[in-house]
Amino acid sequence: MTMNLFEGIEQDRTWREELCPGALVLRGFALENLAHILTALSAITAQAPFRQMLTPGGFRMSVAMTNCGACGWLSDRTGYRYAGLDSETGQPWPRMPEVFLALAQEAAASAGFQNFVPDACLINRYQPGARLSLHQDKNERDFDQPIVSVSLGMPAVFLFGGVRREDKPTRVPLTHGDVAVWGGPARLRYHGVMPLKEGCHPLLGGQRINLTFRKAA
Ligand code: MD6
Ligand code: FE
Repeated sequence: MTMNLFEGIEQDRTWREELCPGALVLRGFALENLAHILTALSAITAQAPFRQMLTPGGFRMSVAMTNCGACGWLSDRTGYRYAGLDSETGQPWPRMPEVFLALAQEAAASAGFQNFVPDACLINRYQPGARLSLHQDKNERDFDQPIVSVSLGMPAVFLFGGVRREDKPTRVPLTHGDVAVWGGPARLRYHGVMPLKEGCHPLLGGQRINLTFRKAA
């Protein structure tokens, strides 16, 4: 006779943590379809390689970035913006793969945001020492749409602040497979990423990859 140890215990796909009203971490949410996600990611970065963009102030960002989807996020001396063409290759950004879209939509719906249709996926690559300073995501047209953020590879400390830059951020560890969903009253909170530590992830090596899905246009 076999015994089901989990009988009567609710089987949820992930553990959920609320950071504040409107911001939620779904632990391990991206693990289910991970092989497909990594295959799609390799195809994207072959077509639109990671690059370290310039800030409007003329500094080289420590995080390397690329995009997929109809709109891609860019930074250069003229400012931050979304654009349909990759400024390095002159070509449209790679299409957003079905597995990316499905993951983003399922995570948003699970956090209570129905009908999320992202048209932009910013892909960030952190190598040891790379960091992202406190910022708000406000280049998008419609702040009623959430942001879905997928963490892969090495763990990092996410800084989750308030609506003013001076508000002291809390530290949120994000690890391989975690998905943060961010919208409603949390949509314009300041946030950033602490410098990545040295280490080695079994699938992705010494780097952290973050996918952030947005409705930009
Ligand atoms: C990162 N993420 O985790 C950078 N923005 O590498 C973000 O800047 C971000 O994770 C808005 C909402 C969620 C995020
Ligand atoms: Fe952000």
